[in-house]
Amino acid sequence: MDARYRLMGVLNVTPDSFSDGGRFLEPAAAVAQGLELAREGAAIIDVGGESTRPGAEPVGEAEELRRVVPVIEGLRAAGVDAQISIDTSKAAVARAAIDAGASLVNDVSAFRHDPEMAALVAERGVDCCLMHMRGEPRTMQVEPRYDDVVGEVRDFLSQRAEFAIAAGIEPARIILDPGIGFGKAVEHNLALLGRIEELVAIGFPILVGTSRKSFLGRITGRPTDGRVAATVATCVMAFERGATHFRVHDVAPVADALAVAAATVSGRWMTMPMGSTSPRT
Ligand code: PMM
Repeated sequence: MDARYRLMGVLNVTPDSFSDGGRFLEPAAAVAQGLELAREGAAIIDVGGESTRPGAEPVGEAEELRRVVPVIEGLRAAGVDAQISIDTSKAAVARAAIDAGASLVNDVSAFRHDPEMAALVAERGVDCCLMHMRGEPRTMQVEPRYDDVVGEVRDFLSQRAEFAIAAGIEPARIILDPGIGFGKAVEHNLALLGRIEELVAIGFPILVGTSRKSFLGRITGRPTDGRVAATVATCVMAFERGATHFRVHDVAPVADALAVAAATVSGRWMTMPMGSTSPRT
């Protein structure tokens, strides 16, 4: 894996996520999938127990804990060669996940949902990803409007980073994310992807989560499992504009694409022995 970018493999332990819901509800199946994502090149495995797809209903804390903790414990017990991230907005879930071995809190509410979250991340010294979202998942896709989407997202992310630092989180532990698909129409997602360098200028690593999302379906006419090539295109373009973290379901094709993109941009590459990567690539 190239040090110029990090892939975050998506591991949703939910019955209703938009593209992989219900596939990894059994802890053993989820752990096997997490190990496979790491083998394919994910530097981070993002374990989530609450779907944030448009229209999704919130999940109770006890249920979210029941879904994610055994999977994180299982990944650790199996010696997974990746950082474990917990995709949650609840401090109690993040706390249990950190106790089980997670060291990154991926909070799609950017610490706005739970007043204890920022202090927890500061106190435990873990990494965090702070994402822009307009509204909440249940209602966010109802006619999203912006005057200047890139400027508004940039200002929001700068403010959330300042909030995190004021709460005692080290700047080096902060990743920012424009929240592709979270309260955004197709043109908003495209503007954010096309002008990522304006978010990079805030001064933190930028994560993008375009994987299989509906705007790619709107452009290509393909269902969720037919959006791999479209996902790859967004990751390559975002990388070229300075994004460093990519949250994806299909790790192997994105890993190949970014290896070639990074080699092309820099003129430097690592020669891989033929046949040394996963057969699925
Ligand atoms: N997207 C989803 C869930 N969590 N977290 C971050 N940081 N960024 C995202 O874009 C993001 C996320 C929704 O996708 P999924 O249902 O496939 O997990």
